[in-house]
Amino acid sequence: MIINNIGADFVELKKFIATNMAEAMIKVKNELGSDAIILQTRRVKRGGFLGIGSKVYIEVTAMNEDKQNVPKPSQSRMTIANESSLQLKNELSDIKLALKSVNEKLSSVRRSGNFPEPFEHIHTKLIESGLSFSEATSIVEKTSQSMTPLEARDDEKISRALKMHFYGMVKTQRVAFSVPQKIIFVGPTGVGKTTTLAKIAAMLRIKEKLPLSILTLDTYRIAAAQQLKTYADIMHIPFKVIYTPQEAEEVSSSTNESLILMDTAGRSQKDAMKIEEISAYVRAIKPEMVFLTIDATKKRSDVEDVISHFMSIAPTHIIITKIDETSSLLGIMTSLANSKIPLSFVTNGQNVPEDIMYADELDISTLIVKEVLDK
Ligand SMILES: Nc1nc2c(ncn2[C@@H]2O[C@H](COP(=O)(O)OP(=O)(O)OP(=O)(O)O)[C@@H](O)[C@H]2O)c(=O)[nH]1
Ligand SMILES: [Mg+2]
Repeated sequence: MIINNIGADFVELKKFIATNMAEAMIKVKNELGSDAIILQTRRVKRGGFLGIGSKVYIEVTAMNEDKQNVPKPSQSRMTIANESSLQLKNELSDIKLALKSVNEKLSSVRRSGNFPEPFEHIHTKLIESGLSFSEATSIVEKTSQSMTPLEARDDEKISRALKMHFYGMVKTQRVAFSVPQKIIFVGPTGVGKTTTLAKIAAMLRIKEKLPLSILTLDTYRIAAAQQLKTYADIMHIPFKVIYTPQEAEEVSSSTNESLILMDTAGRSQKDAMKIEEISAYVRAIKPEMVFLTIDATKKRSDVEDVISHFMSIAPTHIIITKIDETSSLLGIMTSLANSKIPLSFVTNGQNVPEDIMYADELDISTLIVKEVLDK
């Protein structure tokens, strides 16, 4: 059987398929004569469906030397070499494509926990939200095992089961503000420390009517002190810029009649020296509370880095800012849960004083479940 006739410019190549070599040679001889040149023999599979039930044949590629217009031997060899390298290239690119698809399939198997739907989808979403494979697997296992097959078909029941799981994952604590008290805000640069301090000051001044004073230890930028002084002036709260830990100690211990809120300059968690400077202030002041402020838009790994580096300052509470700027809270909340530091406030906008809320476990679990179940 002649299956292909490669119409090269210079030479006519023919392919013969047979069940064995002897049969192939007879075919070549009958077609091209006994002077035919064998260029290639190989085993090929034919028939079947998707590779199942196919048979192995011998394929022989040959050419007739007597053919008219046969090129000079050197030219002929070059053409054949070109043909072979083209074929090789094609085969290589086929292999590459096949490898790529195997890799894709493997990585999807790695991401897959092989759970029945809808749990497989939930498992994938948990991983996309920043959980590790084993964290996601453990949540899906617990949730799916707590439900009957009938319940598992009910979206509402799944949502409730997940909410139960996430409820209480992060410990929240409503801060007990009182007078006298010293509270210091620490955290990386630009996370919203000053804005959040102003929001809390407004809440304590206007709603709780507590006597306050504000100190800033951020002397690095004139604008930073000015930003806070403006808020303090509007709310008629005494305000002072502090330059040394010693001064901080003197000023903060000189009054028993107010709740002192202290702002600090943002410190990159990567800058141990600068964190140590804040630490020196904290040792001098001995505040009752240290609020570590963290930006919700950061990656989970960055949040974990921040928490571990600021641990030397012994934060008593965490404040999560900018939740209005992210649609993914699960990763950051998991880091918080692991840190065991209670979450006290969540902020959701730039407006002072309104964009702040007490952290609430039910609200957090509702937001997380929405994130996980959103298609
Ligand atoms: N979207 C949004 N923006 C916020 C929130 N809180 C603060 N910001 C904005 O974040 C920016 C930085 O806020 P700051 O309060 O100056 O941050 P900081 O941590 O004091 O910054 P440094 O003192 O420079 O370290 C400002 O533009 C704020 O308006 C929030 O909850 N949501
Ligand atoms: Mg600031």
